[in-house]
Amino acid sequence: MVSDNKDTIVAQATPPGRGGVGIIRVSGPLASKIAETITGKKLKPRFADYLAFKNQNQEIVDYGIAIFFKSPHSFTGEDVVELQGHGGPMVMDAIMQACLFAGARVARPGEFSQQAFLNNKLDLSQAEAIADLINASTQAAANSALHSLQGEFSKKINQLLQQMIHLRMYVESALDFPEEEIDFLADDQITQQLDNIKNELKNIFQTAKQGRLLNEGMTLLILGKPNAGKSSLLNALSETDSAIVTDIAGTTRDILRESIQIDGMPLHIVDTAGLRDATDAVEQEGVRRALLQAEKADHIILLIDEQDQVERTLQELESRLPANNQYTVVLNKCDLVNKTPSELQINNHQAIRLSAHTGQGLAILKNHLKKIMGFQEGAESQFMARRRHLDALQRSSECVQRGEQQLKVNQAGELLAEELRLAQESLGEITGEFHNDDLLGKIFSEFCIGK
Ligand SMILES: Nc1nc2c(ncn2[C@@H]2O[C@H](COP(=O)(O)OP(=O)(O)OP(=O)(O)O)[C@@H](O)[C@H]2O)c(=O)[nH]1
Ligand SMILES: [Mg+2]
Repeated sequence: MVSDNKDTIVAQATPPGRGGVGIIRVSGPLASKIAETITGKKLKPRFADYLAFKNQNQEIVDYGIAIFFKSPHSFTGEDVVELQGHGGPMVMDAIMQACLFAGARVARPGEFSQQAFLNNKLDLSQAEAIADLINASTQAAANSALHSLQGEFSKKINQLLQQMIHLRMYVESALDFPEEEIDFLADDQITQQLDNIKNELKNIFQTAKQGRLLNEGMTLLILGKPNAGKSSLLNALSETDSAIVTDIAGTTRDILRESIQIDGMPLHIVDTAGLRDATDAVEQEGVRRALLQAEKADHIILLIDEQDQVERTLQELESRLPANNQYTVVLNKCDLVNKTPSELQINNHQAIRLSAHTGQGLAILKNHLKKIMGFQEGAESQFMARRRHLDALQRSSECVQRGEQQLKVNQAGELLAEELRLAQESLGEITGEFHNDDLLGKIFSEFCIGK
């Protein structure tokens, strides 16, 4: 796949604002011609020339360095020119204008990376790793993104794809000789290879999960009745006083968010309106929004005031939750009932007793959260991952499992081959081997301009 893009695009590669140096990057068939128009010199590839940059009226707008990267030896795989001028907004704007006048058009967000992908310079997960590296806010996240950029994630995916293709071909070639009675089940080769594929999918999923955790962080939603201490817990965990806390039931109505880190694990905490059958329209809306958040959360804390009837309150809260939500019960205000912070069981569900007010037991909760999120302290993931990757791995894994069932239950080799083909397609979405334009548009539009 080689891009047939005929446009020449231009954007500022350095962040907007003032700096020592600002870089305008041009990519496409006209790049070297545009550089010649602006600098008055035909550039030699990979040579840094110090030159005057002129606009369309032949006025000098800046002095700087111009470098020409000849196709295919450039980031995008096309002809690329970098004009490195002084990093001021007026200077950058003047050089941009000169490029536009000479025939370039303004690049869309992520378009340079998209070109690199279309010209096989990077695969999709590597292109995403660039954005993740730029956006990384912890060292561990940056290291993981770098591993992905170096192709470690893609390598694992490609190895697994090869295994799938191999097994598929093996099954399909056996199907080509229908006159021979084939006993797929008795064939050790097939079961052995299927087991290997399943194990490898599981391993990659685990690593990717840690990668996604470092990259995006998990969302933790706090739900409970009014006055249970939800806002107090948000404040305690985030060590801020961003949420208003009062003893008036129904204080919080809006959704409040704080992002924190627990030993390097990024976590987005969401505080909500207390759940009750409110009569006030504003509060009703708050309750509606709170429950809506449950659909998006990775995990939920059901917060209960220990002075309330705990079991009954828990049942009531559970009945309001959408199905399939993962939750932890937290009993708050242990200081008021004179109990020590601890882990315990309520209605066969894991629970933690603490006090958001005094901070006792918060450490138990934090450890618990690390455990359920699958976070390993100090361990950086081998690669960066996004939810999209986890979804693709999940779908691929489901296909393999269905294929195995077809084999075991129905002895249907052709259905196994078909499921393997689908598994392969899902996996290929990660590196972009299989993609559609919608997916590309969505991924690259989230990049910053000039990348
Ligand atoms: N003693 C004690 N008081 C607490 C504790 N947690 C919260 N409170 C008090 O309980 C009251 C309600 O706390 P909030 O954090 O506002 O409760 P909420 O669940 O956010 O309430 P709504 O926003 O109304 O739904 C406040 O007076 C808090 O000071 C605790 O652990 N111990
Ligand atoms: Mg509140």
